[in-house]
Amino acid sequence: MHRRITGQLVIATHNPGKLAEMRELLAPYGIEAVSAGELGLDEPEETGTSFRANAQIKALAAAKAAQLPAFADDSGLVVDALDGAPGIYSARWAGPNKDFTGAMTRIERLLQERGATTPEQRRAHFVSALCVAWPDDHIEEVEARADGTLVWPPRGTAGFGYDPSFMPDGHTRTFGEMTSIEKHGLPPLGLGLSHRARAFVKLAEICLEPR
Ligand code: ITT
Repeated sequence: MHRRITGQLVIATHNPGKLAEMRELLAPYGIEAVSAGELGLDEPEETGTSFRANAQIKALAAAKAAQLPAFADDSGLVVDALDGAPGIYSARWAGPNKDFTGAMTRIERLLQERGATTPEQRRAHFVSALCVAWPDDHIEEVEARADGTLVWPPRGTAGFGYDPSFMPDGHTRTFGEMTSIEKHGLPPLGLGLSHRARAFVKLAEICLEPR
C-alpha cells in the first residue's frame, strides 16, 4: 500500500539548487517543507551503488534524525560515451569546492579524447531517484530520466550543476538557459521535462493530493 504525505516534510538535501526545485515541485500540494540544512541535520555518507540506494540512505537518515517523513533526491549525469560516468559520482566529480565548470571541462576533455564530436556521440541523460522515507522505515520511491546531448561550451547561467552543458531532446536551449519552470516542463508547459520533474510526477501520483 502506498502511503500519502501529510503534514510536515523534511527535504533531505544540502544542495541549494535541488532544494529550490524540490520546494517548487511540492508547492502546489500545500506541504509544509523544512530543509535538512534548516534542521541542522548531518549529511549521511552516500555508500550505495545506485541512485535508488543513495536516495534511500539520505531519506531514511533524515527521517530518523528529524522523526518526520523525509524526501530525498539522488541524481546525476550519465554520459554514454564515458560508459555511464560520472553517474552516481556526479557530485564527487566537482570536488570539495563544488566546481562544476571543472567537472564539465573534465567530461569535455574525455569526450574529445574519445573523438566524440557529433551530437549522436555526445548523448547523455540525467537520472533522478526520489525517495520519501518515514521514521518507521516505510519508503516510497520512484525514478525517471531526461535524455539529451552535451554541448560545448556550456551555455546559460540558470540552474545548477551540469545544467549549462545539457540540451534536452526536442529543445535548442540547455537547462542552463531555461527558467526552473521551463526546466520542470510541467502543465501547462508540458508533461515533465527534467528528470526530477518526471520522477516527481510519478511520486505525486502515489503520495500526494493536489490542494
Ligand atoms: P544532496 O546529496 O545533499 O542532495 P548532492 O549535490 O550531493 O546533494 P547528489 O549526490 O544526488 O546530490 O549529486 C548529484 C549531482 O548531479 C549534483 O551535485 C549535480 O551536480 C548533478 N545534478 C543532479 N541533478 C541535476 C540537475 O537537475 N541539473 C544539473 N546538475 C544536476
